[in-house]
Amino acid sequence: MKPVSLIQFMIEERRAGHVNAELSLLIEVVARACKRIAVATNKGALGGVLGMAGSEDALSMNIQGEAQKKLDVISNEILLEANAWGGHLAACASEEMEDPQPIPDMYPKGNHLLLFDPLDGSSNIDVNISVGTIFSVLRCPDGVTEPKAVDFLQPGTAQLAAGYVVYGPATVLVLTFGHGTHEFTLDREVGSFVLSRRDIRIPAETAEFAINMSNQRHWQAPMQRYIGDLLAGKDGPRGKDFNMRWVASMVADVHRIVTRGGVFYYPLDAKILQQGGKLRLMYEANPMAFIVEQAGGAATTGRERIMALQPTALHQRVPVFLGSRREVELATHYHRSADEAPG
Ligand code: AFP
Repeated sequence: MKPVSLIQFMIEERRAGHVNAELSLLIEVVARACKRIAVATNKGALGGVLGMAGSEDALSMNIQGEAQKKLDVISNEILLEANAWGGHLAACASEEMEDPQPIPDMYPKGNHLLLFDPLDGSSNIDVNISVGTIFSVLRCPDGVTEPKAVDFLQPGTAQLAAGYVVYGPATVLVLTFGHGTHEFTLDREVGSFVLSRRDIRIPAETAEFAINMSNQRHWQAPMQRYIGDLLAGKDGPRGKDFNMRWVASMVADVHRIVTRGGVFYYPLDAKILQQGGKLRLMYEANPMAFIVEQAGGAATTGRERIMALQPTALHQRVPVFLGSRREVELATHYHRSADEAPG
C-alpha cells in the first residue's frame, strides 16, 4: 500500500469535513516544530542540550516551581516561534509560561488556542529515556481578540484536536480530531510523518498497569485497596496476575497503552492533596483523555470523567486514571463506592 503522509491524511480529513484549513495548517506547524524538537533531543550530549537551564547558582524555574531543563526551554521556544506567524492562532499557553502568550501584532491572528507541554518527562532526558510533547487545540471564544487565561478554561469536550509526539527509538505522532485516533511515524530520510496506524483501538481489558509504587503509603484508601487486589494476582479477588511498568514519562507510558493496552494511574495522594494532583489538566490530562477515549479507552480522575471537568485555572492539576476501559471503570468504581459508603 502507498504510504500516506500527514499532509495527505489531513487533506482527506478536510474533505470529510473533520477539520478546516486553519486547523490543518495549525497541526502541520505543530508537527514541523516537533520534528525540530526531535532533532534537538536526538543530538543529546553532542548538541549541548542536556542538563539544567539557568546557572548553577540560579536555576531557571517554571510556573510550577520546577527547575527547567535546557531542552524544556528550547522546546518551548521552538513551538512558540513556529506558531507565531502562521495566522492560525489567537494565543498559546504552555506548561513553561505563567500566562498565555499573545500572537505578536506584526502577524495575522486566527481563531484557535493552542496549549502544550513542550517536553513532558524531561527528568528522563539526561538518561536517554523517551520524552514527548503533548498538545491540545481549542477554539478562541467569539469576539475575543486578545485571549487571556480565562478564555482557555474550556472543558476537554471542547477540544478540536489533541496529540502527542513521543521522541523514542522512533519519533511518533498520535493525533485525534474527534474522529478516531491515528498514529504517524517520522520517516527521517524523507522528513515527513507517515500514517502507521489508522483508527487505533485500545483493548477494553488488560493485565498491565502503570503507577509510581513509591507513593503507595500516601494514597487514599480506595487506591490502596484496588492496587492491593491487582498485586494479589491470581490468588486474589481479580483471579489473574498483573504486570507493572513505569517510565515516568507520561507520553511513553500512554504510548504503550495506545499500542498494546494497559492503564496509567497518577492518583491523589497525601503529598499532593493541596495541589489537587500531579498532572496538569489543560495540556496533559485533557489531550491524553481525548486521544484515549477516541481509541475506545476511558479517562477519569478516579471519580469523574476528565473531559467533563470545568477547568478553574490554566495550570490546574488533577488525578489521572486512563487506558483500557474496563480496568479504568473498575478503579473508578472502587473510589465512587467508597465515597458513597455510609459513615
Ligand atoms: P517531568 O516532566 O518533571 O519529568 O514530569 C513528568 C510527569 O509529569 C509525567 O510525564 C510522568 O508520568 C510523571 O510526571 C512522573 O512522576 P514521578 O516523578 O512521580 O514518577
